[in-house]
Amino acid sequence: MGRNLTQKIISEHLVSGEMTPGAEIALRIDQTLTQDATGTMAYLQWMAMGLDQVQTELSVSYVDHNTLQMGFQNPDDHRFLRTVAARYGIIFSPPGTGICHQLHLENFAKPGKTLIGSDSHTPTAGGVGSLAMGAGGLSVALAMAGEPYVIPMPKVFQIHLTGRLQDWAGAKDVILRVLQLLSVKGGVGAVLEYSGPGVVGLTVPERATITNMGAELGATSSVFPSDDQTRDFLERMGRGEDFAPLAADADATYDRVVEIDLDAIEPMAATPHMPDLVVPVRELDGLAVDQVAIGSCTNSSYTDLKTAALVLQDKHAARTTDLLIAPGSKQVLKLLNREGLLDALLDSGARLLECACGPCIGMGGSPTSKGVSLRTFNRNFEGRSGTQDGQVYLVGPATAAQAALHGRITTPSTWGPAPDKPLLPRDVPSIRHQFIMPPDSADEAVTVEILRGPNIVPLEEFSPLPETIRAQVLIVLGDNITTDHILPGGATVTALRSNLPAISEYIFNRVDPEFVARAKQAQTGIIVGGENYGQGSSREHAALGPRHLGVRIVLAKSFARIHKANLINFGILPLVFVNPTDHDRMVQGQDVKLTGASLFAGLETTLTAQDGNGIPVRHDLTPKDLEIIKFGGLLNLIKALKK
Ligand code: MIC
Ligand code: SF4
Repeated sequence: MGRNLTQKIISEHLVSGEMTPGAEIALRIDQTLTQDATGTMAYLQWMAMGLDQVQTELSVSYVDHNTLQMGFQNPDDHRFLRTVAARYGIIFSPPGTGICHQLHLENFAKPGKTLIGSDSHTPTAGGVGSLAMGAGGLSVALAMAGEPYVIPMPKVFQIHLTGRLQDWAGAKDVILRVLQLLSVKGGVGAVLEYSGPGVVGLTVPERATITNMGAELGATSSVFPSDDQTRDFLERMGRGEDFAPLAADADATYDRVVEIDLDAIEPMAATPHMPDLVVPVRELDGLAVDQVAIGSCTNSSYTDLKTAALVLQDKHAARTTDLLIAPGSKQVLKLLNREGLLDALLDSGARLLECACGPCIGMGGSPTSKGVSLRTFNRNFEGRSGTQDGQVYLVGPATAAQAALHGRITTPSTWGPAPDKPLLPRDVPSIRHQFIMPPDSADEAVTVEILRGPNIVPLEEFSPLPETIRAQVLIVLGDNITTDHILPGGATVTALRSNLPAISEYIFNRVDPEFVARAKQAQTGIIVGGENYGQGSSREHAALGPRHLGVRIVLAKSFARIHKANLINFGILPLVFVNPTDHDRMVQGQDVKLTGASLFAGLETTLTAQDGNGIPVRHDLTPKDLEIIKFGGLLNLIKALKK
């Protein structure tokens, strides 16, 4: 029987396990990436394991999230990351070079390779046919140590593309359509594999926009075949030798098939406050727009920015609309400059931001109170922009630029003829000399001194699982709680990523400012969630913070993949309701009890509520996961095994 592309890459990298959906598999990892906001914790964990040089083919440490350097915290973190990289054999990308996923695509991603990154949008590299997955920092640290990455074998959904994008429709509109069809939890447990005759017409930057936002569906990864478009892209990037053809067999089978006719795609927008609340742009005709932000790892490529520049050329943005542009990399910026497009953008009134995540993670660029902000980004969770009542819409660069021009959303049929699809020029300038390469020899590397600042707090030792957990229900939440709800982004909070006690003070702070005080009072707590708990970011702090505050159990209707793995890694039990309606029986302040023994006896057990009534709960933890929980976290287990 023929194999799909995902199965081919997985079987090439399979260390152990059965390739049956849901079964645990261990994969050899070729490449890793980290970014500053998750990287400090990942490398602290790496160092706690007492390891020496990285064992991967390639590991890169990017600084792109918090580049504001307000106070000593961030510059100290960046210096720590630079010295760690040199010490352990990791390539370092200094602040301002660009966004990790854009840079990785341009410089390092290769067809057929496995990549894990401590950032949920790592699947961007699926645009060149890598099997790329987001993971917690500890999982990335283990992969750097040469350990396989353990995940449930994903299902594979075929997203079958026919036709060709028409007029103003772009790649962002395709993925917004997929989100509209499948929802923010529609990809959980699956790889979205793109195929069909529509694939050939999509360039690598377009493909990368699509694979990037597979994260918003909760997918394990998203992947395109490696074909002539891939060869062309890699050649333009000056690395034609990295090309390898890759495709599914003609008789490959899939767990689900989703048909998308590219001819029928029109400009789309995700409306506040979820990426799957998608409508055609024409339905928003007339909506006044206070801010337009173009950039983020989804739409910050040269071709995206050229699309915007062609709309704005020789015109000026509406004076009531603040227009911000953050190129995805210095390469993009240099190209815009060389092709005369930077002038078009600057003359239109656009504000040029650093090549970094910027407003996407609330590092400046917050909208006005109740302000409507159109962003080419991937997430519009409530409050993520830094303005709690900001109304964020997710759109493609053409829609964003048109709105900037008019100060409001207009119907695409009034935009006139669309320009030819922008393509990457032939002789793209390399920025590879901007990366700091680690010393060639390990002898030299060991002499590198690792520099820490006072904000880099040593890791906390967590206690093992008690025989009986007596815990208080600290909060009862609804569906689709994101890691941004659990731990907000933004400059103030993100500056504390290497300081667990300090950052824990912000857990659930935008949802319930009393949460932290309540958790401290209770000492041992349980969080109750709905469906898809922990969707969004891979930030470990959304598990570490609650653990620091005494949370031992999260009981939900279902979990997002990366967050669930993070909970386990830090010794928090992810349990699900046997009867989802029992969620309504949970009350804040209620005490519950669970015995460890009952947990280890089987998959189903009972949580005893204060009134003596039982709440049947379930877990799908492997024996290894249970072992981690028992030891109070993966680092404890690793240390115990070393003894
Ligand atoms: C995000 O987009 O939410 C982030 C910031 O890139 C996160 C990582 C983080 O919180 O550091 C992600 O997507 O994993
Ligand atoms: Fe950065 Fe935003 Fe991409 Fe996250 S989603 S990596 S914050 S640009």
